[in-house]
Amino acid sequence: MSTAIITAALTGPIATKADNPALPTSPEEIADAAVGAWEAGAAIVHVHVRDAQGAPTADLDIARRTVGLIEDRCPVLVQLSTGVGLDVPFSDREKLVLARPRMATLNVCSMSFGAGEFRNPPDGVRRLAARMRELDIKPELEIYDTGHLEVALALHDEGLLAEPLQFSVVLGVRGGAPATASSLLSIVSRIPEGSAWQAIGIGRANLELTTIGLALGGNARTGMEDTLLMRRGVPAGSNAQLVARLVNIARAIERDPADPEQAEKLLSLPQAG
Ligand code: KMH
Ligand code: ZN
Repeated sequence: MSTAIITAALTGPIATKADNPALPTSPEEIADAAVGAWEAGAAIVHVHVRDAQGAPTADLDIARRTVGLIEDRCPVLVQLSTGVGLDVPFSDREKLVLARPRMATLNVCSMSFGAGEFRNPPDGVRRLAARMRELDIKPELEIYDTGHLEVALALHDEGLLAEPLQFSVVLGVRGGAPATASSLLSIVSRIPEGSAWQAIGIGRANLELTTIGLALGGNARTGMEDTLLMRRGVPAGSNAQLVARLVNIARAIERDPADPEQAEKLLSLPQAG
């Protein structure tokens, strides 16, 4: 049985409690959701933080408080999103690394993103990659479309990324590649050997795409950032419920969910600061 790392993306930047009342938004709710996801078998939680009005924010105090609350309560690994939210300027987003998470996302390209625009200017991306390397924060490279992989590999060629590289193949965003097996295969087949990768399916294809990713030998992410539903018409009651379903699938296909300590080794995370 090989090991698979399951990540729970707890909140995201777009959904609100009006879309699903179980969505965690305050630091305390996010920490509760992180503990639930870890108990259900997630080794990593991917975290966006929200302000008191529920809007995505790059506020460092809120981020530090949220990371601290999670770390006080369970050993799950915390990955902060530097994607933050579509309306938050890149110059604010990049400061989030000062919260010193073990891991953070690195979005390498600008793109249309649903009804909005996701701005990741090349100079800013390089600066953020260099800062993460300096602070020993492991970047997860977010690949939403086929050419994004080459942009990420160019950063590696420039010496801005340490091996092993870690990728998320994020499919199903309007503006990126569709959530299909062929999109996943065409990207994954070009990921350099020795890298870690996970499949993310946004929206309706969440379950199928993460299952295919696990079957191909990759890792997988689920959670209320990626889907608010268990199935059509059935809202997820919690992040833990989505994680438990994916953990069951992983076990059924002989992929043993990694605990945080195993995930730390598999991803060669730099030592905690
Ligand atoms: N929002 C997702 C589509 C990030 O937060 O930096 C991808 C993501 C990236 O989770
Ligand atoms: Zn995210």
